[in-house]
Amino acid sequence: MTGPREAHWLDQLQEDGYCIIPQLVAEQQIAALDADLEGAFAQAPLGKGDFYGHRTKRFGSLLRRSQVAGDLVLQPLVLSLARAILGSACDRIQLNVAQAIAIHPGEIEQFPHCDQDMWAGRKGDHEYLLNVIWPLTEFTRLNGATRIYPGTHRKPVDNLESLDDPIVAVCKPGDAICFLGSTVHGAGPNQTEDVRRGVVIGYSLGWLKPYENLWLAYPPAVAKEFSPELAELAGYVQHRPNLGNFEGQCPSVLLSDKVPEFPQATDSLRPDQKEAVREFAKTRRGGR
Ligand SMILES: O=C(O)CCC(=O)C(=O)O
Ligand SMILES: [Fe+2]
Repeated sequence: MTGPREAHWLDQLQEDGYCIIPQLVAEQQIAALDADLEGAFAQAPLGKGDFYGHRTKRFGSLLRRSQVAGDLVLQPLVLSLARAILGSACDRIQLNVAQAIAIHPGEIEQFPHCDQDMWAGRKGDHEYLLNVIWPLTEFTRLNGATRIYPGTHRKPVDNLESLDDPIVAVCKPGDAICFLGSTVHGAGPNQTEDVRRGVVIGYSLGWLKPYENLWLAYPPAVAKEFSPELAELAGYVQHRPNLGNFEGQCPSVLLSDKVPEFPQATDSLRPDQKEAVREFAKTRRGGR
C-alpha cells in the first residue's frame, strides 16, 4: 500500500466496510465487457433457489469469456486494496469468483448476507474476502442496485430485524463497488422493466477453498493463455507451505509445454519454515 489514493479507499473500507470508487476504469472498457458477455446473458437460464434468486441470471468463468474480465481482475488499485485487506492472514491472495449477475424485472430483494459465511468457523480475527461489483448497466434505487449495510463488518448481526437502513449503491459503469466479506449486503429488488447487469470479482485468502472452482473454470489449456500474474490469481501457484501443489510441484508446471510424467516433489516453504526444517535436518544429518 503506497499512495494517498489507496490509503483513502482503504480507510473507508476499514471504517464503513465498503467503498464506491467512481470511474475507476473507462466506461468503454465496461461496454466492451458487456458486449463480450451479451450472448451468455441471453443464453443463461434464470436461477433456482431463494438465495440466487428466481428472476436472476448468473454465470461464471468470466476469464474464459472476455479479456476485459482479466483486466478487471488485475486492476491495480483494487488488487492493492485486496492485498492490504487480506495480506495479514495469508501469504498471497487468490481470485475467489468472477461471475456475471443479471437481475431481471420483478426480482425481489436478495437475502441480506455476509459473503464470508460461505466458509465455516469462527470469524472476527481477520477478513476472508474482498468483493468488487462492476456495474455493466446503471445501478439505480429501483432496478436492483446492491444494498450495503455500513458498519456491519464490525458487529455481527444475529437477526435481520436489527439491521439499520442500507445504503443503495447507485452508480454507473466504470465505478467499482467494493465491500468486505464481513459486510452485510444483498442485491436490491428490480422494480423496473429493464435488466440490471453487473459483474462480481472477488479475492480471498490464498489458502481458502475458492467459491468458484478455478481449476475447472480455467483448466491448463485455458490458463496457458493468461499472463503469469493472472494465472497465479486463478490458482496456478502454491500457497506456502506446499498448499495446492500438483505432484509436489507448483501447479504452474501444467502450463509449460512439456509436463514431466514424474515432477520432482519440491518444498515450497516460507523463509521461517525453511530455516526451521533446515536447522532440524542439520541436527539429524550430523551438522551438515
Ligand atoms: O448482485 C448484487 O448486487 C449482489 C449479489 C450478491 O451479493 C451475491 O450474490 O452474493
Ligand atoms: Fe453477496
